[in-house]
Amino acid sequence: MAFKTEYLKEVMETVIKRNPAQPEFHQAVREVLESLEPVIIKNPKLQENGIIESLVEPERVITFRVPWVDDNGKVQINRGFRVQFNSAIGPYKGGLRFHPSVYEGIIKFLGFEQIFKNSLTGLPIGGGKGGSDFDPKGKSDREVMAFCQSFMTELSKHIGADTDVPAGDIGVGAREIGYMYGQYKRLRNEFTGVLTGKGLTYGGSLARTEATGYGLCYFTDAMLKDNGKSFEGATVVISGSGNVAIYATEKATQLGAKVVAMSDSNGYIYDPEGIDLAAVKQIKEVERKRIKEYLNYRPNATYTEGCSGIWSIKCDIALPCATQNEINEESAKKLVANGCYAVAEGANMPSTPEAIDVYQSNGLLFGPAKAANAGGVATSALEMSQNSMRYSWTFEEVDAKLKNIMVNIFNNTRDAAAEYGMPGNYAAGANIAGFLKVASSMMAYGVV
Ligand code: NDP
Ligand code: 2IT
Repeated sequence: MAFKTEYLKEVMETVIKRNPAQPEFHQAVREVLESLEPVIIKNPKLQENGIIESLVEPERVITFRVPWVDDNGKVQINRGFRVQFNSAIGPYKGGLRFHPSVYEGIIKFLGFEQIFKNSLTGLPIGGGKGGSDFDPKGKSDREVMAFCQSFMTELSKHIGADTDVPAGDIGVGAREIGYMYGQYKRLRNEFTGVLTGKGLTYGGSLARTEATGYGLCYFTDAMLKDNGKSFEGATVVISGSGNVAIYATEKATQLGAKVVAMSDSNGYIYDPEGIDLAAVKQIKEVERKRIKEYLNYRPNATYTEGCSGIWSIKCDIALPCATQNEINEESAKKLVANGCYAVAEGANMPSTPEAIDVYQSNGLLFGPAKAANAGGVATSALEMSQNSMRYSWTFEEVDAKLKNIMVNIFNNTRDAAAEYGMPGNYAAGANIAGFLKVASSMMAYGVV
């Protein structure tokens, strides 16, 4: 889709010129700007006040060296990042990703999307993201600890409970958060809610572990019901087998669906009887092994090398929960050909623009990441509230708040799409609804 206004065309050209060789960041910006076009045409003050130019430029990008010593006594050097993208509606908030593919363009795409997602939650959190090209896979606990301590030694200078509150993402779970929180506490001599996703014994929130996957299903459930469908009796394919995928599988199953496939970056398992989630949790959460091991628990299941084949499995609902651009045009066409009627994104930007075109031109219900996976960060914000109160809610209390937030996100997304003449286009609705609150705050501040 081309821009109609010269203004947005120029903003996009500047983004590409100013951020060369960062295709994921360009992709995320283009997707948002395209759907904001009707809002910008309707509100000329946005252009007069340079709101869009400000929005696409991070407030701060921090890059740093992370030295650590491996188990052979060898010095290793990684690169660390924190992109503090937008603090208009609250302290920067967003996860840390540890994966060898991490570079500035990935962190910027994630940080940019986080602005809108966090706004959609209705809670006071700005957008940020960070991480490193460190690969936790195959490392000993001591190596992971050494890396995390070194990473936090630098990061601690830039974050704070009222400034910037990181959390987990790919490759960063409870173990890594524990090592980083311990180091922060030691360096700063303060016990504050500076990270979320903490362990339950030291300030973590009940239901944060489950929140992204559960929230994805609460959002999807609201979207399905609004369109006369439901999870009950549906066949579901879920990619990934990490935090988001595991708890999406758990909740989809509780809501009456049958999840038949999961994956990791090596391949996918297909279990037509329905995934044995206890086995997946044992393999992934306890043993940190490959999804292939599933065949030891369920010999009748099949394992296939390669990730993209998972989208050729017949399903009613697809929940991509692994990584960016994991569904391309060809995979989207396979989903359509097999009768899939809904896609909701647990991962960030898992569908390419061409895949989204395929969903939309074939009438699939499409729940975009910024809305559908906002339950994780929303519950992180609930963790921040509990830390500030020095009090904890029960699992049931947090889960009820999460559900309420996800239903509100769906309603606001649907209503914004309809208001701007694109009924059913939840991707545009999410971008618009998230944008309006941030833009209004930025306008109130004047030029800052
Ligand atoms: P985990 O590290 O727990 O799991 C990631 C899963 O995705 C693993 O199964 C991993 O396989 C797979 N994966 C990662 N990279 C690739 C790749 N390049 N190709 C194929 N598969 C890959 O991360 P999460 O579950 O936390 O995150 C999954 C997605 O959800 C990410 O896009 C993340 O940004 C998003 N997300 C996470 C939230 C959270 O609260 N954790 C909140 C909102 C969104 P392998 O083990 O082989 O690497
Ligand atoms: O992409 C995301 O929203 C996350 N990884 C969760 C961020 C958070 O601060 O909980």
